[in-house]
Amino acid sequence: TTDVVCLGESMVTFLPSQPGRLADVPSFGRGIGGAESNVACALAAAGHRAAWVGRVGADGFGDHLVETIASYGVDTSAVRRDPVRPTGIYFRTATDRGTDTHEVAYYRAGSAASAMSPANVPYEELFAGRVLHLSGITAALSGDCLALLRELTAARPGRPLVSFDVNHRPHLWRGGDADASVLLELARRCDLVFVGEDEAEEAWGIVGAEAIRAAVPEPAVLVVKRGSAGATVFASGLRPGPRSSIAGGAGDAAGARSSNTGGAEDAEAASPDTVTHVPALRVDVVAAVGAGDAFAAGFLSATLRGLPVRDRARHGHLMAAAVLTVPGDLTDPPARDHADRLVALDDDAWG
Ligand code: KDG
Repeated sequence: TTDVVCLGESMVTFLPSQPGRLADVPSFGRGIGGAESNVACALAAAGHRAAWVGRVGADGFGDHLVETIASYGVDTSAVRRDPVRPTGIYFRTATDRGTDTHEVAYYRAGSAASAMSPANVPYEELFAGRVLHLSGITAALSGDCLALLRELTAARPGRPLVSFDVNHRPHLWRGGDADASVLLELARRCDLVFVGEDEAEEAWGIVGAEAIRAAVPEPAVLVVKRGSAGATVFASGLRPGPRSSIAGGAGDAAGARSSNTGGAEDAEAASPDTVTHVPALRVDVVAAVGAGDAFAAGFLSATLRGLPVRDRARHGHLMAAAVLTVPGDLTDPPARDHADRLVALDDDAWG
């Protein structure tokens, strides 16, 4: 069986040949982007069975995306091709110091992926893994895409563990019918949630990890990412809410549930959170894009392996550190035994 199925829009990405304003960049190098396929690629590179489900155009960029994502070892067999709408693309610029991205220009309105809807996705494949990984980017693409996320996060018997990265992209919410408050509603329907402290403030006006947990109490595991300060992980046993209708087996991947109750059916009451602060590695950042996806992949990988909460976050930080130090969204993660040795270093090494 598949470990993780990731659904979302992937795009061909154009990285600038030199720093400067978008208006001045003379040429771009081609790469690929897409938060959820980044997670799938990193998971596959880390030795897991990962699938990516998306929709691309019947065009050369669609071919390139599918071929490149498949080259990481990701199963792309359920990707759909739209006969009319194009594959989305986007351009990035870099600051003079090359340390951050300062402009993103998306060409994705009306893209093939924005036409994903509850009526045209392959449910059997989406629900075939131990984990279904989604992100808030999809919610911003179109009304149909938002309806799809609502459908996929609805409580249903036998639902795989649903992982959700809030991924607030302010550009994408301009001028739409919905606003970023729907990301809060979606997060509350999932089992494992990743959110940046900065994006919770920006999208919801909620400040601080404890306040975020109070607003998103249902997921068994909530990871609040605090940039270079690290991550705070809230993990509980069963809590009331949609999750309690999820069948037991998927809980193994969440870890928190199975260790407390032995299965989702066993307990009705919420158990208290354990709260774990896990410092990040300090690195010289080349480009932050993709780091959140790498963190999610590392955390999911360690979750699938049943590792303790601290080590899940450390694996997330390690994968993020690798991506932070390259210009693109993706890089080869450290080999598993190497990563395990780094994660096992004592607290001094981890700041
Ligand atoms: O997380 C990285 C993504 O932001 C990037 O690959 C592009 O998917 C993307 C988006 O919508 O911003």
